[in-house]
This record gives sequence, C-alpha cells and structure tokens, in this order.
Amino acid sequence: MKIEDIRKEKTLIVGVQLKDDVMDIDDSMNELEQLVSAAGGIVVTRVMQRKDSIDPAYFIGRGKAIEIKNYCDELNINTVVFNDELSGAQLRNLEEIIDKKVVDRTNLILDIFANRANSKEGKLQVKLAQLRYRLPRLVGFRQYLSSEGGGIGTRGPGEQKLETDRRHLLKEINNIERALGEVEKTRDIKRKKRKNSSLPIVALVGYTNAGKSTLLNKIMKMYSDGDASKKVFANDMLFATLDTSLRKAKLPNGQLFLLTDTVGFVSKLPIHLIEAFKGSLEEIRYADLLLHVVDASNKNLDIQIETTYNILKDLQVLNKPIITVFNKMDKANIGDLILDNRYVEKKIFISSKYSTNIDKLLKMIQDNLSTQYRNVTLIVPYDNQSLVSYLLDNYNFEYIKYKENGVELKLNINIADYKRCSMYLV
Ligand SMILES: Nc1nc2c(ncn2[C@@H]2O[C@H](COP(=O)(O)OP(=O)(O)OP(=O)(O)O)[C@@H](O)[C@H]2O)c(=O)[nH]1
Ligand SMILES: [Mg+2]
Repeated sequence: MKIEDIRKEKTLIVGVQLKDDVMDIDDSMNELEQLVSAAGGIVVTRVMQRKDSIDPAYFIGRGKAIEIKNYCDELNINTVVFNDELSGAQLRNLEEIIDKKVVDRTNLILDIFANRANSKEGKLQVKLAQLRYRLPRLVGFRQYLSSEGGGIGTRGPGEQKLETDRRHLLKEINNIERALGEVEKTRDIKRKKRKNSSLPIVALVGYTNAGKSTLLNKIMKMYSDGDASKKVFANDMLFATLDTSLRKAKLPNGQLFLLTDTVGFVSKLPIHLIEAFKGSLEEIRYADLLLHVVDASNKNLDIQIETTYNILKDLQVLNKPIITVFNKMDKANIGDLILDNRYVEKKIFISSKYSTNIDKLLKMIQDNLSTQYRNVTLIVPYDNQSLVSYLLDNYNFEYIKYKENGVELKLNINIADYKRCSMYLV
C-alpha cells in the first residue's frame, strides 16, 4: 500500500455472478474497484460468489456474510461495498451480521456524484436522487447515519441534517423538486436563446472515462472560435464530468457550431440518478448530431456501447444521427474491435490524446450537418440592419462586400435562416 493510501477508507467489495450476467465478474469487480477509488476508498480484498439466484434476505448466502464479517475483523475493514443495489431489508440484515457499514453500488455512485457536483442544479439533482434512494431504506440507514463513522455512502449536501424521519424526507423531496423546477425554467430560457441563435448543436455522449472531455478540449484547441483556454476537467477517473458544458467551435468550412460535454454513463446506473439528471441530459435532446465516444482500448467496449444505447433509448434520442467515435486508438488494435455491432453505423477511429484523425472527425461532423445547410449569396438592404447583425453574430462568411444596394454576404446558412432570408438571395 502506498503512503497516501493509508488515510483512505479501507473497503471489502462483494460481487455475485448470476448465470445470465453478460459481463465477466472480474471485469465487473474491476469497475467497482474504480468506483470505490473515485469515492475516495481503497479496496483491500474482494469476495465473489456464483449463484443461481439472489437471496431475498441477505443478497448473498448467509454463510458468505459471516465469512465477510471474519475478513473485516481480520483485516480491520469498516466498509463493505456490494456490486448491486440492495433492498432495505437486505441492507439491514447484512449490517446486523457483518456489523460494519454496508454500501451498495447505487449508494456508492450517488456518493461520488454528491462529492463531484458543482453547479447548484447538479447538487440539487444528486440530493434528490439520494433522498429518493433512502426513502425505502430508512431502517437500514439509521444505524450508520447517526454513527460517527461517516465516509463513503454517507456524504451528500446537508447529510448531517438529513432527518431519517419519513415525513421529513418527503417534505424535503418536495422542496427540492420545486427548487429544481425553478432552475429548469432558467435553463429553458437559456436554451430558447440558444435555439434562436440557431447554431447546430453537437453532443458528446458515452461511457464514463471514454475520453469525451479530452476530445472536447482537443477540438477547442484546434477549432475554437475565440477563447480556447476554457478547458473542461478531464481525468482518469470515473465520473470526472458531472455538469454539462457548452463551447462554440468552428467547422473547416467556417460554419460555427456548439459542442456539449455531458455526464458519462456506467452500467447499472441508478434509476434515481437517471431520473434526477434527465433535466441536464435533456441537452442531448436538443442536439442535431451525437458523437458517441467509445474507449476502443477497453475490452468490454461492446457492453459499454450497449449500456450507452440503452440510456440513449431511455432519453428518446435514438432518432438522431450518431457517429461512433472509437477513441484511444493509440492503445487499441483495430483488428480486435467489434465493428459489426448492431449499433455502430457511421464510425471513425481517433486518438484525442495524440490528435489522430481529429481533422477527419471535424470533416465528418461537417458532412453530417451540412445536409441541413446551404451555401448562399445574399444582398441584405441597409434598412435591415438587425438581420445583418444577426448574421454577423452567428455565421462566418466567405466574404462581405458593402455595395450600393446593401451588404453582400456569402455564407453557409441553415434551413430556418435560409427561409428567413430567401427574399435577399442573389
Ligand atoms: N491513451 C489515451 N488516453 C486517452 C485518450 N483520450 C482520453 N484519454 C484518457 O482517458 C481518461 C479519461 O478521459 P476523460 O476525457 O476525462 O473521459 P470522459 O469520457 O470525459 O469521462 P467522464 O467525464 O468520467 O464521463 C483521461 O486519463 C484521458 O487522458 C486517448 O486518445 N488515448
Ligand atoms: Mg468528462
């Protein structure tokens, strides 16, 4: 163990492999270990069990639970993390036998989100998800919320004040829902403004750690329209990005577009979180094109692709054009990739880190957006200054000439604006 690891919360992780599980248990437990580390813990040991079905009372077998208790005592571990969501009864029964803090996968993910949320909206969304998760589990939680332990699974905005009383919880859920409604109104206004500016929106989506934020930063570095210094946070940890961010960039043909980064997905993403984040994930709904970023070096990429698609389906955005962007090709072998995946249609292989094929990707974005754009020459009369300034704000021009009868402009214009300007076409 490294010195900086000594202060980290020591955990034991538990996983069950059922017959029809698609993901190999070792890979699944590796991912859980990364999640624990994202929550600030360290995994001391893992316990796995193959089973035909889940035990309704203990999730694992009762004997296994006793075994876990013994490990914890021997290795001085205070936190046990399960790779699945547990019911209130299971939580309570397990805590009784193991006599340590028991955290399930859902609570672990909620905990990471609670730590990472930055914006007011993000914090509210996570808190709402936490309260909804805790509501049917009040009994299981009372024990360690009131203990001094704290740590993984107990964090969150205002957790000290978190009353375990049901009625109080319901009231709080209500308040947060109302506050979120207010925030959403402001976002709607922002979105309307954005829609009015009618720049096409390209959204980065995909599994956590696929490289979405790295790609956004790279595109901004190479194709930004103006300030390229506003980097988004990218890091080798799960859920580095929680807040949606939006940047303006420029296609090779000069056309401006908006690029948005979104929260990454993970398998078994808690339903409460998807629900709570639907608001900000809605940004994806307004996109004209989705870039599905895939970590090509991950051997479970087909499961990751499937997970992403299931969430996109949930968000009802599968009708949009999608380009599958196989990222991290510097670490992957093209021959190993599953290219006939039924979800993959348009595809490109890139490395965000080493800037490989970013230019080709931009060309591809351009081609996929351009069906909605036309190359035109306009002469706008001088008495329609507002249209001229609107066009100046939102487009790049091949040229601008000031003529006797008005301003002559050559540009790629979107269909909506094309209609608006049709009387000025040359
Ligand atoms: N080798 C290699 N590493 C990459 C590449 N692109 C990104 N990475 C690394 O992958 C890790 C995750 O990158 P992020 O950009 O934070 O991933 P993300 O998809 O935004 O992740 P979340 O925000 O957690 O959803 C970082 O350590 C990056 O440096 C690449 O092309 N090659
Ligand atoms: Mg990110």
